[in-house]
Amino acid sequence: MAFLTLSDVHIYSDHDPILDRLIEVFKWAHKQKLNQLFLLGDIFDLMVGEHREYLTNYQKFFEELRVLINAGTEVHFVEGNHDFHLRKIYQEIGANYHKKSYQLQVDGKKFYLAHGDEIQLENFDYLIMKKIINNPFCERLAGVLPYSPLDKLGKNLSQASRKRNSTRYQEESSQKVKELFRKSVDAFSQKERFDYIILGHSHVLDEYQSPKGFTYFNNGYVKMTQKILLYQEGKFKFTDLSSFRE
Ligand SMILES: [Mn+2]
Repeated sequence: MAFLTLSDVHIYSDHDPILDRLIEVFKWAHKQKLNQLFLLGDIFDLMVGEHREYLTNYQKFFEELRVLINAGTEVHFVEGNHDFHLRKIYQEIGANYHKKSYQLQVDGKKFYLAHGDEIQLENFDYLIMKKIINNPFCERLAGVLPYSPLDKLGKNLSQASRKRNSTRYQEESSQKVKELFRKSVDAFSQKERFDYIILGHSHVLDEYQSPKGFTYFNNGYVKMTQKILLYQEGKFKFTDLSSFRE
């Protein structure tokens, strides 16, 4: 059993250099006949609503995923807070789509995979906002809003968020975020027992053996860490992006 988890890639346009790195990962997965690939949200910096333009603007991304799926790799997409209401788009290429999380049982272990925004503690206002965004009316609205202003808004927002990301979550603050997420997964684990909890969202890469008896991984921020999480032969390893090149 082998799988990869990816989140928080924050692809901001079809010219984003990270897009080519990702395609290399998909090709590697294809060659390796990887069992499963988990896309745990915020793969794109802004992708909201079922606009077919996304399929053409990011054709290489979706086509490579489709090839991978057709070759037998199971692909699961879990919504992030930057890319959501995309069920039709992912289902069209044959991927599985999940709004909140995915649970997996392999090698005698139980895995919980999600974006992480819903597990994060001290996030009350955000969760209220998310409830509003997720109501069926907003979902329909996102689908009927014209594409081009949405795309423009996305580009502006992502520019601002890139500026933030270059200073955010560094040193002191990243330590605080790390601790908050560890506390959050400890609290979450009280509800249901898992062997592994895998999240993104924090942008702080982490591996944590909880005293509560599970292991937590956070994917971190790929553009900064240049690492993605690979599970192979019963073990997890943060693996350099460069090692997925053919
Ligand atoms: Mn996020």
